[in-house]
Amino acid sequence: MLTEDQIHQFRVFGFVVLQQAFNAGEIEALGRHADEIWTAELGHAPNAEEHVSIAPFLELRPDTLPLIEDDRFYTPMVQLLGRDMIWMGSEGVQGTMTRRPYHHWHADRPGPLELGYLRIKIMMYLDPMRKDAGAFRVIPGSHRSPLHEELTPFQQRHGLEDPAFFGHRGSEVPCHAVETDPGDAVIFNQSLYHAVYGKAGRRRYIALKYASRPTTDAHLASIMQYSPDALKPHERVLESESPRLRAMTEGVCELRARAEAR
Ligand SMILES: O=C(O)CCC(=O)C(=O)O
Repeated sequence: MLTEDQIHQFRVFGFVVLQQAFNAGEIEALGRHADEIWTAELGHAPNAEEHVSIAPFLELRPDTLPLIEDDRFYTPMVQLLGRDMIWMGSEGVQGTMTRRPYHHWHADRPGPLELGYLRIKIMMYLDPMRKDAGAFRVIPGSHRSPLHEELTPFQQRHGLEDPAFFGHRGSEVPCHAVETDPGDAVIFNQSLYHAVYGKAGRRRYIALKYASRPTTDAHLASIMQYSPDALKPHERVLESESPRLRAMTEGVCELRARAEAR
């Protein structure tokens, strides 16, 4: 459960860290299951330098599914998104999504229209992350106007090979590096600007995504633009008997039909 201070920090800075929410045994089991999924995908066990990215991820196995509704995530998500929130899917990544040692500055949900619709991603890094060795960097408060809009040039450049951000290398942009150890989890607003620099050696993470229930056509349009598959929940979640999973996917197929009919 988040404290009032943590909720306040999330609202103001756009992120909050759950420190040592999971114990070593839980992380070891999760890492083992994740390695099995990546191994099946690649046809061999991934070596430390290999990049592999799979979504959906936790949905693929009955023994990883319960993490989606684990109290340690579910309760904070209800506090931040409301009891009628929806599940948006999971990812399992070794390396980075860009397949590079960096992932330049960007927001997952950029632009002023996105700021009124809260979507959250939780990052669980399974290896220790330090500032210059692959940690998740954020620009605190960049999920809010006017800072968010003022960083639009970052969004426009983040796909380039070696972009300058206000004349700085990406790794030199003023920021907060969220250094984590296995067992920690980073909860962030997907409109927050974030980046990664200096991936070194093995780097594994599992990401879980949740959103406020869409109530307007603009919300639906946003989901369809950035994550259309989120309105097609995996059958293992849809068919689950768990009341929490059922609630998180209830009405989602109808929302998709409405979005497609627009
Ligand atoms: O690799 C990471 O830690 C961050 C990934 C990222 O930037 C994203 O999921 O949008």
